[in-house]
Amino acid sequence: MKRVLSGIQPTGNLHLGNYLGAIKNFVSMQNSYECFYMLADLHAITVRVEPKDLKENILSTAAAFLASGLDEKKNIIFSQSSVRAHSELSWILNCTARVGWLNRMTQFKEKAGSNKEKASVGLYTYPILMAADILVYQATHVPVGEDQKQHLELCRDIAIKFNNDYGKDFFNIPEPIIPDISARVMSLRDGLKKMSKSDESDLSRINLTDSKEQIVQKIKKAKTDSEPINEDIFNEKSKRFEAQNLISIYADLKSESNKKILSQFEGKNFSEFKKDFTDLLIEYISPISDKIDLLRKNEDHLLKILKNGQEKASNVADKTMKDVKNIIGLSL
Ligand code: AQP
Repeated sequence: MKRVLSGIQPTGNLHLGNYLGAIKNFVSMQNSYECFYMLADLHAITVRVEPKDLKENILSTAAAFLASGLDEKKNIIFSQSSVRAHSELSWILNCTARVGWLNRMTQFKEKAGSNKEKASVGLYTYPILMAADILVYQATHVPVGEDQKQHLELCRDIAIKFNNDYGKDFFNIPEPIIPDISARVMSLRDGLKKMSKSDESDLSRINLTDSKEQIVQKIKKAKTDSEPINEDIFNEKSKRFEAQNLISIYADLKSESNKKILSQFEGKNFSEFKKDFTDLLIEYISPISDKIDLLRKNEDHLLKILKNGQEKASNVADKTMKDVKNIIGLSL
């Protein structure tokens, strides 16, 4: 059986990077895999968050999942904190993972920055909770953006060590599924920085809730260069990072190759490209944004979907925990 687990932190408005890097893949898998999609609210509290904001973000992220095309009847959609087995398995895997492995995680270094001593322990052990999220469902596949690749490798290492330590072929070793084009969508203001919910500048990202006017403004202000569009953009030495980003996003939205889009706009300048790009984004984002708005107004409906997801996810996760406890001698 092919089983998928993935999730998104409810840390604010989802953006085009989350959509192209993760959600679009989630949607395409719902017909051929058994899918578990979680709102990773335990991951969200690794940094300080206001309780009222967290609750709102959980509901709006659930609305964004559905508005982007995830069908609640085909997928198990739930909040991570509502299934206790995630935290329980996480502790056990804390005892399997090695400190040296965690010390190599680049995302912790990026997120903690120069203030490592003051970062939460949760931010440091985040990849172990992520391993528990995946392994508690014995997921075979995990669709993620490029930034999560290292964490997934750690998850595989933890599963292999657990199996070796206890001499059992118990945990499945999951495979990542990383999109070809939009594995890493970059900021609209800086082509070397990942598009991110936590970037201080809202101009750096297209949110799934942005209005047409906001999209127009953000693309108008998106950083580009004064050179015309040509094949050189993807040349390693060109350093035209912002140009690469916009062309790649366009190509992904059109389901075309970068090469095809480059030949379509060959010789034109970015002001011309931006007009088409804005129209394409509006065509894509506006229906999602309208649906989020509508779904968010029906809180009872969202809560019912999450409750149903919790029950189904718990059934599977509790069974894994029972087996894990048996294997390690914790069941009396
Ligand atoms: N810029 C991106 N390009 C491609 N994929 C991306 N993802 C995130 N940003 C990009 C993918 O979205 C999924 C969910 O990510 P997340 O929200 O759980 O955590 P994150 O990667 O830390 O995302 P953000 O937006 O940067 O959140 P904040 O600012 O709160 O930390 C993952 O599959 C991720 O790869």
